[in-house]
Amino acid sequence: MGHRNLVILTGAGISAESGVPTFRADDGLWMGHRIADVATPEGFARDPARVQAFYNDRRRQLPTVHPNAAHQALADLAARWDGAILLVTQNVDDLHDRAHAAIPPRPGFGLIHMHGELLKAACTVTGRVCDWPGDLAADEPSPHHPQGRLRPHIVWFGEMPLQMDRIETALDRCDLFVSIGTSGAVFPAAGFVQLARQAGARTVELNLEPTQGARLFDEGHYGPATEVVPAFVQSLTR
Ligand code: BJW
Repeated sequence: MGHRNLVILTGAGISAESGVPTFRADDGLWMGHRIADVATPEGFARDPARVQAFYNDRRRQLPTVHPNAAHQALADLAARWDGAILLVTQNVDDLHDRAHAAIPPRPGFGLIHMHGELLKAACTVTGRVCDWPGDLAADEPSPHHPQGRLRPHIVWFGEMPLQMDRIETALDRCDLFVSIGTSGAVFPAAGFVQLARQAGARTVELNLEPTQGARLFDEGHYGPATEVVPAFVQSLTR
């Protein structure tokens, strides 16, 4: 197959054809919202009811959407790949998780939700994370601390993304980096391609259209994720 150590970064574009809106499209998730109000810790401190309602709506949508051919192609790859794959998603939906649950991966596969998960909540005092499939009230009490409240387990602007050490180690070792359905507008994820290049990896962008950072990739394949991802996976495993 030529490559052994893969890092795959996904963004909202991979879930778009499942019916989950992206962020920065004109009709995207932030339409009608100020980012400072719904995606920062300061916004949550100012108006927890508004922020909980924003994420409650998105959490309620999850049972109505399903993994698409792009999620399934990556799960298929992970079930067959005879090397290491770290799948790093910026998405807070559970569509990768469901695709991999249906086709169990080989050892050497890992999945990181670097911006958190909609189906989890975190204690505002201890940081402890628990499963949370339902709505969160504005002042949801935390089971982990008497003074704590529960907040969405989401990495907001100004907060540290999750498991960065593990991601950076994998980037340092990777020989193929694939970026799928992300605009590359948000750091540190937007900088992963440069870390992969420094490690000597081949870098590939799969997106509906070339992004602003397209020149940083050795190659790009453009079209809907449900078409370009299965085709690219097939080219890897041929
Ligand atoms: C398709 C498709 C189809 C559509 N098929 N493709 C100045 C300079 C540099 C950095 C900063 C700066 N000022 C502040 C910062 C840091 C800041 C940042 O990056 N800000 C930018 C605005 C500049 N970053 C942070 O604060 C992060 N923390 C941090 O940096 O900590 C310090 C640190 C230091 C050192 C090391 C490590 C850390 C935290 C960022 C948290 C981001 N959180 C969000 C919101 C979560 C809440 C929520 O879910 O509501 O995460 S922002 C939002 O953007 C969300 C996404 O995960 C993220 C990325 O978006 P994504 O996935 O790329 O979506 P879109 O909509 O932008 O793009 C969709 C793409 O899909 C497009 O390209 C389409 O073409 C494509 N597409 N349909 C294929 N069918």
